[in-house]
Amino acid sequence: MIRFPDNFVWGAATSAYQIEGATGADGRSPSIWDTFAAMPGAVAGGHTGDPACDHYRRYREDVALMADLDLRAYRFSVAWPRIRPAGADRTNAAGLDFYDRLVDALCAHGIEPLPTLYHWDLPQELEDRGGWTVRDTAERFAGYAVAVHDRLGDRVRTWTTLNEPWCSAYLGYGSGLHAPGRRDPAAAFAALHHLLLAHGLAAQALRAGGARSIGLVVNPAAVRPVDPASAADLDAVRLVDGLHNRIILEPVLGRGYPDDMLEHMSRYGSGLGAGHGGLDWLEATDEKTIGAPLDLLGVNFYAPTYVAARPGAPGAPPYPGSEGIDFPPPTGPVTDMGWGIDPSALTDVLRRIGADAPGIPLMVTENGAAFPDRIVDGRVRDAGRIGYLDGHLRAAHAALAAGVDLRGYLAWSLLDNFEWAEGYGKRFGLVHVDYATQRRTCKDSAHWYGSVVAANALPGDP
Ligand code: GCO
Repeated sequence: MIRFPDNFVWGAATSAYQIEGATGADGRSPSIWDTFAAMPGAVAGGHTGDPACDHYRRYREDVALMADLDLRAYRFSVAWPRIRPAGADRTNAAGLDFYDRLVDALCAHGIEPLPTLYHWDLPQELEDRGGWTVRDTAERFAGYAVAVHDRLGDRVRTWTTLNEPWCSAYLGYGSGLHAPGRRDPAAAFAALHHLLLAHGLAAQALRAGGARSIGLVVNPAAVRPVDPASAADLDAVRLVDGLHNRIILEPVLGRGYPDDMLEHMSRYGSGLGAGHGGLDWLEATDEKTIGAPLDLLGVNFYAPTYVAARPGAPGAPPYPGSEGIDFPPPTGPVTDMGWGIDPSALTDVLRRIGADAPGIPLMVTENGAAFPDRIVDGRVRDAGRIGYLDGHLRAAHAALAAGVDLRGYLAWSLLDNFEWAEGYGKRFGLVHVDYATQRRTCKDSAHWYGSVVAANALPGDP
């Protein structure tokens, strides 16, 4: 048996826009994802965040499912447009009421609520005024965070500010694959900065309000050279690792932006020169604010990233300046997303983050896989997902054995849900959702995962 530490936190994760539905209920204002999903061609199948899993109405049923699976924690996100509609300073009590009910239901079942305050659903009106490319959005985020903490802070111990600032900035403002759908490298870097600033400002404000534990959820990449013996490939690894990992981790861990990243960003800065390194959006105290003390780093991980230097290669849109770098597709087994399956990369990532962030506990806040699940005779026989989860839990355990202070593992996701630009066609859930009937069906992986949680151990030998 591969046993996990006592008090290891077992749970599952979701996000508001992906499962709640009810996008017009109780005063919620439109988010950038409501706007983006309505744009023809933006989301597969023209899918939107309605009805999703109708979780806004069915949350009690879903909490009962978590209890049936013996989950100890549930990571969800709070929808900014429900709490501060239009991003205004007014707090919408009806929006808070939903999360109040949800947290009470979780606590009644002994399930720890782990809210993320921003999982990509920015109020549209803030985007209309510049979105994450402007400082005001970061400042408003801190006020919104305090409003949520004021209502839920008596029952919520651990808060995470943002989910994956890399995605919000690079996919939202760089490649345009995600909302708000902009394709502007300078905007991507400005957005990344203001997201990190928002994290720092919110962390300060939450702590001042008495919050006990504050974290950030990142999606670090395990960047690997196609040819480890190639100096050019290793240079490509350093640049992509810088644009994906170091540009976030170093400032968040209090070490400021790396010089090579400042230089890289300044090529895309507005060139006004007012700020550090020719970046007019960088003010002298920002890096100190961003480096606010952290009580937890959430690690979302799915698959490794391979890179090779190839003159003439177009690079990858999310990485501004990656021309000349090839991002080859996986060569081994893949999930329904086309992502490679290689659990050793999770061990590598956890050990790297553990080394980068000594003294800061880690938690796997998302890990899971999409497979083309179908209900046959009332069951979903998702052996592929069980294999993926088993392999990555063994990888997480290997990181523990190597000394990483890993506190828990949250499977992505509790429910099949709206997979952003892929719509509802990609199923990541432990629980199958029939979107026409909203019927939930625990997949074989849900029962398997529940047995792992109950035993706090993995069954059988590797
Ligand atoms: C992410 C997001 C999730 C995704 C999941 C599968 O990591 O991209 O946090 O919302 O749905 O990771 O892509």
